[in-house]
Amino acid sequence: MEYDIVVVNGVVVTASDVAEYDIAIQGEKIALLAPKGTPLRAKKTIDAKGGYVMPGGIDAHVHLQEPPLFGKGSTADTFESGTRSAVAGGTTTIVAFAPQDKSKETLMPLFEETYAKAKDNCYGDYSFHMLVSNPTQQAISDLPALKEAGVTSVKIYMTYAALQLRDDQVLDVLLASRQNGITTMVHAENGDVLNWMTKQLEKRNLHAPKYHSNSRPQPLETEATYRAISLSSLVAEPILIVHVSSPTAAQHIRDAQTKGLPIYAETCPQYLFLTKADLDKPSFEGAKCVCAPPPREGSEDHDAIWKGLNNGTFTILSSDHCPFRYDDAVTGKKSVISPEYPVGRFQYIPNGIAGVETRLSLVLGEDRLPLQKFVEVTSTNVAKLYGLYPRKGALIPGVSDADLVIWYPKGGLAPFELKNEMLHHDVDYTPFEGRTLRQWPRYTILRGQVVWDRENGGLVGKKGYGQFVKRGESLLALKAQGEWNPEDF
Ligand code: DUC
Ligand code: ZN
Repeated sequence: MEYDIVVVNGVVVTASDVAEYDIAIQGEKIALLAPKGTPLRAKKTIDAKGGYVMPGGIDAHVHLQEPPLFGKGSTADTFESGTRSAVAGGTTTIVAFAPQDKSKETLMPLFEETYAKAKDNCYGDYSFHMLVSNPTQQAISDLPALKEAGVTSVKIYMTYAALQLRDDQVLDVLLASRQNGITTMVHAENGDVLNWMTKQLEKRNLHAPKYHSNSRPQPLETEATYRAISLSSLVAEPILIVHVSSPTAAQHIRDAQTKGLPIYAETCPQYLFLTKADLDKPSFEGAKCVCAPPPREGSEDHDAIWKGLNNGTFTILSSDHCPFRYDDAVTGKKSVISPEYPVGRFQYIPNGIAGVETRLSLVLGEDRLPLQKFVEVTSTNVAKLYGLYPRKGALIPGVSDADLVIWYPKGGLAPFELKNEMLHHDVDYTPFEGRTLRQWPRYTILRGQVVWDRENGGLVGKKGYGQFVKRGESLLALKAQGEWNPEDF
């Protein structure tokens, strides 16, 4: 038998194992796992040279080609540039958002529009979460058709004028999701309190980027997190709290999980690496790190988030890639600067930072997670949570797509400084500029094709190779179902 590709001499890491073995790929699938050195014939041999070989990264929190929703600007990356950046950073599948305009009453046409934007334009595989801002009966009645089409998750917001739902609307969505086997993601910050805080700061003429952080202190996130958990428990809907930044919010999540509630949580590199001080850089530079929730105070907060990743409080680690250009006065961060407001107005700065390409390298290089845990939170759990497993996030012969990221061996790459010019997004900065990196993907393989080869051409994949991936029901969230009786309230 001649395989299409064999990957030899690697240290293979999955969510459960670390071992030296060779991997054979046939067509788009993993074909065989064999002890290292097993004679295997193949058209192409990739020598992993002692590097880690892992299932391709899956990033389930990516904003691409979105209109202004989070302040003034619109996102810089298209499906093309966002997925290009993803594969260069070892992420083979992304799940992006299809945001519903509040004036719209349906969801299905939105799915079709978003699908049309992505189709034939992506370097990596992709799916969508429906972002529900107007949960009308009609919108809710679209859920079964969406599920049939392979979209099995929705996201809701407890803040942002363009998106915020009232608590009764949150319950409408949670109940409908519960009834349809859909997983709900929740952005948990108290929008009403945030608006009040913003007014207080504005009254005192405090407009600079650093006040974005003052307008969204930890209690806003903590309260909304607890409220989201409480509301979801009324209808036993499994929820995933996105981009958790606050240790106190994480503690509520941990407590709920300990009680056996189906509460899942996500965090992001910005809550491991950035701090409030990054928003206080000279001139307007702090705007480069404005995202929501904001980066927290310092290393104690970071340590608590690392701990939550290690102890399982956080199910997944995503990027929340929501890129805005810095030096762009129309759609970027600088759109909020005017002669009247030379330091801008923090409340209108587009909230979000780029990170789809740097997510894996930043976190792996820190060496603060066991290797299996790293794969679990960046790939396998993401696949399980969002209905992609075992096609994605695993290396099961005949079943899993041949999606791999091949790294350098531990200590194999001399530490280097991250620079924006190395990246493949369409953004003029990275909030992680100057960080020391110790790892970068050597190869990324998507469904049996090498799409990133760092030492021979870099990006070698083709636009349009990425495919829409139909998702099933959440494996993690499903275990909670069946324990809810509609007559219970
Ligand atoms: N937070 C961000 O930083 N960007 C996008 C949306 C969000 O909630
Ligand atoms: Zn969010």
